[in-house]
Amino acid sequence: MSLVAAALLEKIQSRRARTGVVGLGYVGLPLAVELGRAGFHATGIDLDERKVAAITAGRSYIPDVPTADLVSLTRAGRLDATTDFSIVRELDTINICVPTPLRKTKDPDMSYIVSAVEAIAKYLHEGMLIALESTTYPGTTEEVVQPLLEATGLKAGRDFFLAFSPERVDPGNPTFQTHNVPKVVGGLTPDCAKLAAALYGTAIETIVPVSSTRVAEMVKLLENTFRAVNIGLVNELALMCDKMKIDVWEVVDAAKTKPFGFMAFYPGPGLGGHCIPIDPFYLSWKAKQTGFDPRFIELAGHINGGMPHYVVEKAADALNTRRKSINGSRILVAGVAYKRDIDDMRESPALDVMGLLHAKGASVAYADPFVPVVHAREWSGGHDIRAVDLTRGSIGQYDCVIIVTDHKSFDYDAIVAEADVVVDTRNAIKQRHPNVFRLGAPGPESQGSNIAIA
Ligand code: SAJ
Repeated sequence: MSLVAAALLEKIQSRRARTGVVGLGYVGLPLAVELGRAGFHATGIDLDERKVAAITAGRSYIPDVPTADLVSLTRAGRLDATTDFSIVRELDTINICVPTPLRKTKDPDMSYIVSAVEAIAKYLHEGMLIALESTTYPGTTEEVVQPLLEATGLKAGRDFFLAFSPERVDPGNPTFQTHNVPKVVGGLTPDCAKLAAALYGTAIETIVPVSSTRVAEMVKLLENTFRAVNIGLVNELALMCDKMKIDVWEVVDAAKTKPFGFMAFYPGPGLGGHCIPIDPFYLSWKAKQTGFDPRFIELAGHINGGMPHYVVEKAADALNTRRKSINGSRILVAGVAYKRDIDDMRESPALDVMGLLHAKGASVAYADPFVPVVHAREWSGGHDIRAVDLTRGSIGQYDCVIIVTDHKSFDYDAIVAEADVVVDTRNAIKQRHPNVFRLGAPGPESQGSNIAIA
């Protein structure tokens, strides 16, 4: 290990190293808190003054970070925050936890990484460790981050140290938080790898060293592409089962009794969130640059992206049994968050479903206890739309209720009792009812029972 590296290692091991985290969202703030808990003076850096003010005031805006923890760390002088990157002059390590969204063209939007690294480079000094955490394509650390930092004249691996370690934060997960999710770490050089492992090892229980930053970048993309492709597979199975009059939900539940070699995924109205619909396209974009055709990723994206259309078709078929059309019907979308019992709307398929219904002439309303308003920019209806209450006595006014997100708090008995037709995209209603049409399952009319259809 070089003298420069050894000096930083000693600072890390003695907790004298000044640690910094750029990007104080659901990844960065919990990491800064863990570094503070590990005994470091951790400094958060974010462009959002509201985040910085909240941390300074000891007020948490991330549900996974209790305000009490923030208060004790800020009071102990082990956690502070600023919008001023010049603090980097005083820092020994920086973890970069900024967003990596997709552009409309499904190309990677690297602007957050580039602006963060450029801001750091202005104050980069000898003996620093920089670790990128943002989910990105293999090669980013070496091809984007390293050149920007070496433009200062300092050399990675000699004057400063560079690593990649994918974030694995699962917001709201009651079992797995930052400190107890194994942390994959890849360094540009052996010294880089050792220093990054040493830093993370002070705050996280299990470190998983890999041989390079590219391997570490690819690990995260495999994890989330695995989910997107398997969700695509089960969505395609749902489309097949619909045609073959087989109940896909019963099929998956029976398949998951296999104690090995199988992992249950469930069909749904599409793929939401800021990870699963996006990360695989970072990989496919890079793969295409090398002349490789990433067919699985593209096909999964096609199938998952088509599910909102299938849901609207299902609604049209259900209304048709009542001699109604989507055009002119009053349709209530139950649940718009991208998954159950959260308030996150990013990439939510409910927005696609609502836009498609609106385009076909339906009068669209939605209910979601976690989402009070959907703004015009978020769906193609062109105007803000406020959530309605989904309460007993209020449901009969709708021609169709579509369960898009199966929040636990919904009164499903009331929906079944009062809605003329229900389209259930999440198998939220377990019993069979003459007015409930389920995604990927035989309709009420073909359930072989004497259920009368009005
Ligand atoms: N979905 C399905 N069928 C499934 C699972 C999910 O349609 O069987 C849909 C969800 O409704 C949602 C989307 O896919 O719209 C994504 O769901 P998700 O369960 O993957 O949840 P996320 O987006 O919160 O994914 C995060 C990821 N965590 C990180 O990237 C660090 C993912 O790796 C986790 O496995 C996942 O949480 C989790 O297990 O909760």
